[in-house]
Amino acid sequence: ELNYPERLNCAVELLDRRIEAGDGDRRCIITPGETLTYRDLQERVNRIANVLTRRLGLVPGGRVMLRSANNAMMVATYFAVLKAGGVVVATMPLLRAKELAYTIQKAEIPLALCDVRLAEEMEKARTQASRLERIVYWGGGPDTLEAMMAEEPAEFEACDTASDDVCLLGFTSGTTGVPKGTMHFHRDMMAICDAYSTQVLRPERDDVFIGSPPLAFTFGLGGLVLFPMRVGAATVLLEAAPPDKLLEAIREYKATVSFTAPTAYRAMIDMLQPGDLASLRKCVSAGETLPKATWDAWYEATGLKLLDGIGATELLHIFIGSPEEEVRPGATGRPVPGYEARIIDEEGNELPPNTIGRLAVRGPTGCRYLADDRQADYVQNGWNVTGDTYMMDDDGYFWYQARSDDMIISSGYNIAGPEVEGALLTHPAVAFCGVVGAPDRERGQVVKAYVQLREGHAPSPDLVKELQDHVKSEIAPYKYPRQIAFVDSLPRTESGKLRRVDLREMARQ
Ligand code: 3SK
Repeated sequence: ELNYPERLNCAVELLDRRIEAGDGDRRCIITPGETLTYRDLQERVNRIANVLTRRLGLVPGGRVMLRSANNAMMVATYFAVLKAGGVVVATMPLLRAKELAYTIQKAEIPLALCDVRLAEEMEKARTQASRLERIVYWGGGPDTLEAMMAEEPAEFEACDTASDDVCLLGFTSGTTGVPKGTMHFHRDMMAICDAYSTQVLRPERDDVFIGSPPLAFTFGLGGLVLFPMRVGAATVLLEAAPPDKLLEAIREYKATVSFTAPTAYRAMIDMLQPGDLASLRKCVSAGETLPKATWDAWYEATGLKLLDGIGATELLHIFIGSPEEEVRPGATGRPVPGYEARIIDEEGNELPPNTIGRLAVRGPTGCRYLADDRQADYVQNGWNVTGDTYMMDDDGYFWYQARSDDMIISSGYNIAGPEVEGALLTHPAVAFCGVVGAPDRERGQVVKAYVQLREGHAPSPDLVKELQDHVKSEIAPYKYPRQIAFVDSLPRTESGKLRRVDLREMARQ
């Protein structure tokens, strides 16, 4: 069990304690433009915290919107808000003014710190969000954050926060409706380090972390900032990390631990040159279901076992996922130590092993929505019901089936879209695919696949037939996609998740 003292500030635990432990001169953040040691980061954090509290009126509990790609200033502003006892509301760089304005109004945010390169949408949002009183930019122009920082001392006394003071409001990506704000405590930030990272990932001080998820997505926050800092390791932050750039950066910075989505691992396989991943020793895949075909192909190409995991913004990070020696290809894994997981029916009753049902989880982190009626749907009898359909085997491994609303019901059969995707992905012509239900008068729904082909393959009726036969030979024939549409690319969220909601909409037309 994880126990934290009643008074706890996670910025102190993750940053100041490192310096007290003698890690001040170790590399903390590496970017293409600058490298910061733990001490450099602390100094920057302290100056920003002084600006926030002495010039911008931040008081404990005050909310601050942060807007930036993954870089050193994003981390410094993040930790400054935490250290000053404020609440971070980090936003995906690609959010548009309307979405920013929604977030500002919903979370009642008076202050935003923003990379000047993202000013355009921020300024538009200002006109739509009456709650927002002030925006301070960094990265150029007059009256910048840097100018204020230069006039502030490099020392700052951390706010004496309680371990269960809220420090982060993470917004869900909105794939299942209007985005929800999820509240997390200082102790939650420590708990994900001490549960998933320490006990499943098991990083070392000399590790160099790297990856693609934005820090506004808690998958990126944990994997690229909190986990490395908890052990005094270094992290490489890239403002944009499509698979080719990520691969290049792994080689250049000799990264040892990667965090990215299954689609990025899949894309990297085709680009690999000998020696590219010589430094890499752990690769975490999450944010989306990991098809077994991708696990196998990655293992064959690299000799590395992908560490699959399922997390949720509501639970802050990964709650099911196994260490290398326990990995079972195709299964997400077993509950992270400290978490319990079970399969339940519609009434909330626990189901026996090998039965498909709804996933329910509980542990040191959990869902607390900001003013949202959907809280009662997510937390039922103390269990977080994540909206995923799973099966648990006799050994306690959890096998993903689908998002609960991604089950396709065709002629009375329940068909999990991701299973059909997994089968399609084993065909050499298929680069990526998404499978949803298309309305059908006779069958209720039919399985429809959207397929992005690999280079060198062209759509044709013969290929449709070949893919259908291929699926029939891989899984129960009734699951084959009766409809196949070829697309140039698949709709994805900024965090890399397939937007099945868009595919379902396309399938309706
Ligand atoms: O699986 C996810 O989508 C996720 C969400 C938040 C944090 C971590 C993860 C893996």
